[in-house]
Amino acid sequence: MIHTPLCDLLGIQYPILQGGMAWIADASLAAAVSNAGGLGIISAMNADEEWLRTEIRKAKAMTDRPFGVNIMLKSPFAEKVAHVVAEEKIPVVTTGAGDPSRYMELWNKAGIRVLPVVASTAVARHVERSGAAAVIAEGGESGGHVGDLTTMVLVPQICDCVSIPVIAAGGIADGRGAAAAFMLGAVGVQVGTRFLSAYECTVHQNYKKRILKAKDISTVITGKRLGHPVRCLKNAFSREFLAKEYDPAVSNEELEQMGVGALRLAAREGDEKMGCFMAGQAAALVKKEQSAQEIISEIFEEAEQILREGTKWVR
Ligand code: TUI
Repeated sequence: MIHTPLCDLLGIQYPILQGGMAWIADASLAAAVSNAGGLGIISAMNADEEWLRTEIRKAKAMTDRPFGVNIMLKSPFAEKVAHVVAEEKIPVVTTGAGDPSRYMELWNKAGIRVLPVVASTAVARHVERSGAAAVIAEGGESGGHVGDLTTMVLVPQICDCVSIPVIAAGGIADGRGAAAAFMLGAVGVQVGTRFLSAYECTVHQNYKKRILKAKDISTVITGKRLGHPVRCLKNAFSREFLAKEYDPAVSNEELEQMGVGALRLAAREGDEKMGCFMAGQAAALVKKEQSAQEIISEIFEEAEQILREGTKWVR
């Protein structure tokens, strides 16, 4: 059994959080992950407060275990959904794509443990001072909006600069990745891409098929020019986006416009040409469809065995 301080902090059996994947991480996936002993997460993405409230209520009907909500801070509804999580007494909030400090007082007063996703030591130190309960150090191997540093170098540096627990994210899809994260000093992992293949994940079947077919060099980063780089699978959309990104005749506005709705097209419509299939580099490690329960048990059985054998080269 692997038990870390994160299990006690969040009231979970396995020290694993499910990534807050926009247009994908709904009540179905969140409840399945929580029922399997991890912390399921509903993504508030760019949706309004009513959508989120409905999804939270659905998840509450599907599980008695704790689950969280991910708030994407660039969302036009961030302020509104920040109040919904407090009203609904959600125990854990993860945040992405920005600095959550302005909501920290509201959430801490509501008894919410705030776990910001950070991609640098400066932001990690800042959110610790603002009242974060733990921090999710996300390397650029992950899918969606990414920072520059890899998980391998980011996690130990963040462990060195904060006193709150550190959760590793980015590139972790199996027991080897989880074991490595513990060796880097993390007390838990956040996994996104691997859960795309969960039976309980309602993403379009074409998205799952693409993940299962992905190989090592199947992802690419788009949007650097716009200041929010996004890792996604290579397809007609990403090729066209990159061609425009490197064309000085194309304005930033036109480029931004091209991205609008592309994730929804991929996740809900399964549009293999014009959809943006956000995925981490670990997509290549995802081999089959499984239940959330199978995914979590497999990751931790493998990690436990690796950690037990971890001293085999030590003389
Ligand atoms: O947020 C994510 N992943 C995401 S958000 C998303 S939706 C979106 N789509 C297009 C553009 C922007 C968002 C899809 N995937 N991961 C967590 C994450 N947070 N990665 C990087 C950061 C981050 C970046 C800067 C966290 C804090 C931060 O602070 C600096 C600042 O400028 O506030």
